[in-house]
Amino acid sequence: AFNWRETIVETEWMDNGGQLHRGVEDGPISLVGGGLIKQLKDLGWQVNFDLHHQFEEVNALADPPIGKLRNPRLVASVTESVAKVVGGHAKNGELPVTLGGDHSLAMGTISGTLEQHPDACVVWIDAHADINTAETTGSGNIHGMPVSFLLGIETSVPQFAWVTGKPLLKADRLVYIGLRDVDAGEKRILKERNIKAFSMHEVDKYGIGKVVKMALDHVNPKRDRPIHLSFDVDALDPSVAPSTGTPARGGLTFREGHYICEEIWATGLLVALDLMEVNPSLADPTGIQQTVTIECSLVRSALGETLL
Ligand code: HAR
Ligand code: MN
Ligand code: MN
Ligand code: MN
Repeated sequence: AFNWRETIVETEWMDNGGQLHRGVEDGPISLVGGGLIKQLKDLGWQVNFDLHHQFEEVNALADPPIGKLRNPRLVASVTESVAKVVGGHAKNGELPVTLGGDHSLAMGTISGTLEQHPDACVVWIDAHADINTAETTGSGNIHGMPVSFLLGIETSVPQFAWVTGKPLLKADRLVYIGLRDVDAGEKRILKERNIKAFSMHEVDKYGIGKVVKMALDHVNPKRDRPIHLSFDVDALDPSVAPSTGTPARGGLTFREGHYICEEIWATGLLVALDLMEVNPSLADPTGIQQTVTIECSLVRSALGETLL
């Protein structure tokens, strides 16, 4: 139903505010340098590449911490702008592909998707649950928190009222795959709210084929809801994709990552795609090259490339 041969490739180059490693803002351009645009055109997409959204005005803000939160004004204002950009493209019937940047950006992309597709569900691929609140966060890094804002669990930070004041994502419209580095406070939230999560334990136990089916059966039982796929590259094992800020051992293999993308595409329901946390300044040249290459092929798989 949503098979639009028109992709908008959004790249957000300056949003490194949700975490502390410099360089993650250069992730998008490395993917473009890796040939992503041409590869998508070769797949048959009409690609509308928006260059970098730089949001320069925000860069100049003084931004002391609010409570434990680092760079709160920067992140709040960039993500709000991203929501408008992504929501605008979705409204035009385009399929926005957002290349990060850190995962705090998903507050923007998912809000943008929900604006146009209120019944959308979210498949979140990550080593981390990114569901800390202002209270539970140990690091103060907002890329560990976007889900708690999106679900309306965290409402105490006025700068993020633009997210929490909107129709929110419902807990049963969210499913995780790949988790293995989840904080104690996050585990509590996942249990209390009954949020469906397939950790690497379940991937080992059932295999990726069954896990993806169970995940979709949960968020999309009739296969009629639009799907927003938010893919954090650190879901992959660091031996597969080393160029990222918070690697965690024991992750998805090359094929498991691609399989998820292929299956989501096969539903015909994909309406938005995020690829986050690529940091081309972390890892050696071979590792960087390897990460950029796999990122490009994950996007291709999510946008219709098949093996045969
Ligand atoms: N849970 C930790 C924190 O909140 C680490 C979060 C790391 N997040 C990402 N995104 N890389 O998934 O700080
Ligand atoms: Mn645009
Ligand atoms: Mn993440
Ligand atoms: Mn992560």
